[in-house]
Amino acid sequence: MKNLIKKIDNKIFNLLSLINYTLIDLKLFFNYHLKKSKNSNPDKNNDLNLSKKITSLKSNGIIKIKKFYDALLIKDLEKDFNNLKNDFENLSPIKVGGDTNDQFLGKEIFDKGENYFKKLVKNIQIKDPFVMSPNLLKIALNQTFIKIAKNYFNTDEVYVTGVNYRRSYFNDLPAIDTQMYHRDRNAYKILKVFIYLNDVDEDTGPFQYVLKSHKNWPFLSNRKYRWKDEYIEKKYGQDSIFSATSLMGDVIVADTTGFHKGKKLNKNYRTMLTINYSISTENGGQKVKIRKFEDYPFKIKEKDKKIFKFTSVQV
Ligand SMILES: O=C(O)CCC(=O)C(=O)O
Ligand SMILES: [Fe+2]
Repeated sequence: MKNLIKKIDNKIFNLLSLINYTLIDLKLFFNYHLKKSKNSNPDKNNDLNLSKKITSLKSNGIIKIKKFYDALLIKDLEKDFNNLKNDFENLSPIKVGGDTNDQFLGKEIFDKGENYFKKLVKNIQIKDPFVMSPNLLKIALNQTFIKIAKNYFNTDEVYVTGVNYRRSYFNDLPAIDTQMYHRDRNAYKILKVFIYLNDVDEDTGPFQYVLKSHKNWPFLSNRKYRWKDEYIEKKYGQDSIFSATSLMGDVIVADTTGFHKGKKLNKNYRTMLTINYSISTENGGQKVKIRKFEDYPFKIKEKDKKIFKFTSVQV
């Protein structure tokens, strides 16, 4: 049924998608502004360097903060990721192949090892990262990230609304899903913090962002969700594409309601932690899971707990 509608839609210049996505945008827009009108403004940020970064984030839609973390801390995270990924049970269902039919990797193939299955899948993802890897919650609570989010959204009420912990592989599969340009539409505005767990150059799949596209959504871009490189490059110009290559310890922050994708890898793999901040739930309330606060191996301040308002506790 879904495929049939898609076929008809393609025949009529994606008019159905245009209407659908425009309605979604409108709904998100009204929800967002309704919510914002009730919120209080954040404390003025008085760190000059950070202020500059936030101004640049507002203007371009993306910033890179160099040497934010010690490389040793990142290496520890990677060790943790490597341990978790060895157990099939710790992973979300792994989509097989380059096309869109929903087939998932079975345990028998997974058990042949990463060197084998990495040719068959785009990426693997750790299930419920804040539950599996408690230290990630501390990262989500980083006061600089929260300050950036509060100032970006110009409200005191920001929440953690998503988390993703995944490894993307180099292989011969075509670029699909997040490897094609798109704007996230889970909320009207989303700020994502990207932390690579390995150095990422042009060949190891940098996150790519179309500068200023968070403020400039061509009406007709609602005709589709995923766009080919040629269309975006022509529309915005080659110079507008920012490739977020980075060294271990750097952090990237982006408003992913602008056009972006993960570049297809030409070698190795890329491991990345993503934490989302927004002012209301994403996806109409699909919740991020966390442990009970007292089950984390560090103290969480009372004032910080409310940032997890839209999460649910794993039982
Ligand atoms: O893998 C990437 O770099 C892209 C990720 C992405 O599209 C997202 O997190 O919204
Ligand atoms: Fe995305």
